[in-house]
Amino acid sequence: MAWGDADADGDLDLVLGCEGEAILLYLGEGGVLSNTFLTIAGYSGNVDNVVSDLAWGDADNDGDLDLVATMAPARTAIQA
Ligand SMILES: [Ca+2]
Ligand SMILES: [Ca+2]
Repeated sequence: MAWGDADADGDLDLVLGCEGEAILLYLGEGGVLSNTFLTIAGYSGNVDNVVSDLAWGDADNDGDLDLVATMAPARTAIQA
């Protein structure tokens, strides 16, 4: 689980990773998380993958937050 402003609208958004599930992004609006969610592109849930950690950062230095996910068995995915 990691908080960050994924859509740069000034509201914190929440990203969740669960065992065997997609990585889910809940968008915040005025302090309330949306009831709907977006699935992070390029990653689909797989029962063989367990998300061990998620972190926001600007990996490509373009000013937008990027998401880094580490999974077990060892694998790392970056959503820019
Ligand atoms: Ca936001
Ligand atoms: Ca970036």
